[in-house]
Amino acid sequence: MVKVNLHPSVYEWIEEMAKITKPDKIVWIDGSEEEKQRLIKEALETGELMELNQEKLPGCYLHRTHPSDVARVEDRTFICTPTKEEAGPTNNWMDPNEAYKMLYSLFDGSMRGRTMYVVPYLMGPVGSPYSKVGIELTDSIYVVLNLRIMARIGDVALKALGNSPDFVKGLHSKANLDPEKRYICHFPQDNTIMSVNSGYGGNVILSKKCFALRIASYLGKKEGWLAEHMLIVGVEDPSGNVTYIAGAFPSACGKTNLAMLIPPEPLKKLGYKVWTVGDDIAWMRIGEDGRLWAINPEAGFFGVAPGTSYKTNPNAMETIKRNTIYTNVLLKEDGTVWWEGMDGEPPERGIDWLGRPWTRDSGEKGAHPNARFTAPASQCPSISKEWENPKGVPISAIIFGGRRAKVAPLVYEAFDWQHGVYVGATMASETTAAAMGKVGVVRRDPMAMLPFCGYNMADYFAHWLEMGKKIPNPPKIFHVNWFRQDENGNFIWPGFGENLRVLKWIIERCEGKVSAKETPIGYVPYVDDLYLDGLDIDKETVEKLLEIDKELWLKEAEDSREFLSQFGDRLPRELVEENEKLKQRLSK
Ligand code: OXD
Ligand code: MN
Repeated sequence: MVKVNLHPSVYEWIEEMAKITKPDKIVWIDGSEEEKQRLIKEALETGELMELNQEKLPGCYLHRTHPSDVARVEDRTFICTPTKEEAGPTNNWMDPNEAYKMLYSLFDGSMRGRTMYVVPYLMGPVGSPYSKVGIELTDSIYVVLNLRIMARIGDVALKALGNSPDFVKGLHSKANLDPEKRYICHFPQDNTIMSVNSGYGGNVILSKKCFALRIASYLGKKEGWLAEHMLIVGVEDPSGNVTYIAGAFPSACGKTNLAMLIPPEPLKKLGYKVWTVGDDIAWMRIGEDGRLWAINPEAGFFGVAPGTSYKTNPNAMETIKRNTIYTNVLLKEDGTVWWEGMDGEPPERGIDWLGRPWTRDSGEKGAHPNARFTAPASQCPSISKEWENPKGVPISAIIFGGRRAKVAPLVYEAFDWQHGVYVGATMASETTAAAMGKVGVVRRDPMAMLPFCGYNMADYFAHWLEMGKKIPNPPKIFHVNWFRQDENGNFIWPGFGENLRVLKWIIERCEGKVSAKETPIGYVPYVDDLYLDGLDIDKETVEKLLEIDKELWLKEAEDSREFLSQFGDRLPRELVEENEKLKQRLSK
């Protein structure tokens, strides 16, 4: 291990946690290759990992979670702030003292007979002033190996921390995976996260949702920056100019696909290229030039496997060919993996995500709908050469989006930052399998942060409005919807790579190259300004995609108002104003 004079509080905290959890052993993780091999060997012996076909999938392993532990548990996720108001009406809240008391009793002896791994990790590029350090204590090798992909772990993180006491404390124990005693608790005031009785990625890879969104959003408010559930993508035009876009979409709405988009043939021929900076999280600050600059705090992708294919996301398929951990996918007879929506014929048989023999005629799913791959970002063929730039990349446009069968047009642009914040605050989507609960219900998910905001969302909206006043050169804000359906329930827009056509319009708007039609909800493209060459879609259909149904929108505005009313007096009046202005424009 690297010799770093760590702050005494690091050792004190680890000692204190070990006293409670009582592991047999404590092992510091250094991030070396030798250590990785040792951990894999151990995990193979205990069955925590299964080796896949090392010729076809070198460095790849399979993990199965407990059947009751397959997604994030929002109803068991808590923000433990001194008062309930600080957590706000959209978070579960627990009094910090009570939460600590309960958690310490659940953690009591939870690592007996096990090893406690001490995993220092760095969020953000090495040498970036915007990067932050966390330490996760965990009794799961699966977590250590996932963290190894998702963050920069070990010595590099300790060096970044140096003698500072400023790190995010994370304690995780699988305990006995009891779903009734599963808790994911955040203490923003203490820079602390505690997760117990789960082994599912989103609940236990504490760097990701817990730190990089919930804790970081709180830090962002305090320190004047933004931690967002956003992909970051660079679009290179034929002249070689790259425009960076950050996009917030709720879980499983295709953020990874958009971040790794492959240009459709006609745009490729023109010279367009797309570069991936991040697929899930963006930390954004105001740069010296007065623009908003973003880093991807993560180092890997924890993507949804089902639906990922050479048709939907060839770059992801290439990324996950090696050094990848697969979770809850189907195991094929040749030691490779499969999931619903993969290219080609389904295999005849295999072992399903539950570890049971499976046949393609069984009518059962082979992979869990929220099965995942964990893969290093560096392996992505479209990874941007700027992805580890300590300064980040300058953001020209922010896009919000969701799955909407109706209402939202393919794309529209907000009138200004304040209106854009309203658009983000009222965005909605039909739910998917990434979180426990019903699938297909419309839920409002402000900025795609509903499950990830570490404090009162009304204050979060106020922070966004405040940031808008401070950014001399703010990005333009847009809303997109790739998922509009016709009367028969078919998707109208082809989506995937073709979405670049929409990004092209967005970029041209940012550059002031195209005009747009002013509608009550914002600026919408003139059909002729959308590049549709080589696309099998007629102008009438595109007109339909851009249509604003005033009646539906009035209902939408009412529904948004009701949603916002839960924040009471704390809601910034600017958002009420925007809601009223929208209704007025619609009623004209
Ligand atoms: C994710 C999610 O895993 O948003 O990224 O659920
Ligand atoms: Mn996500």
